[in-house]
Amino acid sequence: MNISFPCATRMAIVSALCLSVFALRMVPAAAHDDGMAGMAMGHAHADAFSFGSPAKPSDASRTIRITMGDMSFEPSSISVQAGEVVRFVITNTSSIEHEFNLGDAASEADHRKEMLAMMEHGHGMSHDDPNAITVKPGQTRDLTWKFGHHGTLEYDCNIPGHYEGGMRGSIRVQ
Ligand SMILES: [Cu+2]
Repeated sequence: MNISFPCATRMAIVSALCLSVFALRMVPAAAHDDGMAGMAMGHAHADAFSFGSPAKPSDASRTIRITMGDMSFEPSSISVQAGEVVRFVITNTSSIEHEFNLGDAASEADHRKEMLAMMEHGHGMSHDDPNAITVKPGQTRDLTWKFGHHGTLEYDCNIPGHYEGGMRGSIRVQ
């Protein structure tokens, strides 16, 4: 309302200018709304993780190679030291896309619900989060993580049906 009053009292050219200012004001507002809606529908993760934090590959003290099979991770269990920075190098040897998602039992269960909802709404499920990567058939990707002090963590594929089909791994943090 504060910009419509001066517009009405001035010449047409000034009104046009006011309109364009109004349009400029609307664009960021609309983009912002879309962004928020997208976050609500997709992955609205907090920046902090209770089970560690993302790290740079150059800070890793060890590399662990993991192979994704048709419905499996090899190896399916690993041990790490509390506070250790590990670079995971993950190769997908199967013919379908898989996910490597690090977390605790609760975060993994939440993520499976999200993935199911994304599938039901017709969204693609390829995405990268700080604690997760999607690996296409034949692809090798890496993810580096600094572990905290949690006792037991997991690396799961939360594409609907895959965890249930056996795509789960366990991490003992000791
Ligand atoms: Cu999978």
